[in-house]
Amino acid sequence: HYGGVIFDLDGVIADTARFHYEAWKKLAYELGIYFDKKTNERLKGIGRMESLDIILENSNISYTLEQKKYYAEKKNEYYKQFIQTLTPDDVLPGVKELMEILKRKGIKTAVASASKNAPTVLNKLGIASEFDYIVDASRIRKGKPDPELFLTAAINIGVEPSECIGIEDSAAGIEAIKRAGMFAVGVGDPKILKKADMVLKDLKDYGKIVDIISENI
Ligand code: B16
Ligand code: MG
Repeated sequence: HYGGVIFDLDGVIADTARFHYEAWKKLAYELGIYFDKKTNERLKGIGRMESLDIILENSNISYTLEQKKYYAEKKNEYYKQFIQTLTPDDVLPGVKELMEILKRKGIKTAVASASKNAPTVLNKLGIASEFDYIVDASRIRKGKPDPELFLTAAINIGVEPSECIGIEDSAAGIEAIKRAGMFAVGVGDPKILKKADMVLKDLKDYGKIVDIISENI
């Protein structure tokens, strides 16, 4: 039986994945580095510095650690400007409906985001207090695809990993959920989220998650 649902943030609760993309695109353009949606797909769920390293694979210049820190910070400044525009209307369709049903069923909820901006985003969306636990990405040693973020969420909501469902929009995140021993729900393209146990186009289809919970009492 399932006792916990752990949500990714960017690309699941809100469409902030598009802001990360725009911010990286702006930086790559300034650096004269080729950047496209295919490279961007590899950045989803991956930490800031690692994302920069992936972008710099397309550069023939080698950057010092100091320079890399500077550019990662620059991208973050762009991202922070984008998220200032967020309002409670930006919570993606289906999220609030699903949260309400989970609460009624006594199922615990958590957010496992790799983003250090997660608290700001959740506050802007006005839903920070709806979750039983929000993992602090700055305290995590290993990012996705390592299971640490999801396992930390499970421990803090007091639910066995095997009794948790994780929801993710990134391939790295789905891998993290599976390595944590949880049921993985992908949101997006099934060709990208191959390792998921179930893939939904978006969370408007939240009924399918409720079904999984109801079928396993
Ligand atoms: P920040 P998630 C991830 O959030 C994003 O998918 C990824 O693109 C981003 O690089 C990462 O957070 C770190 O974010 O630079 O704000 O600390 O999808 O795990 O909610
Ligand atoms: Mg995501």
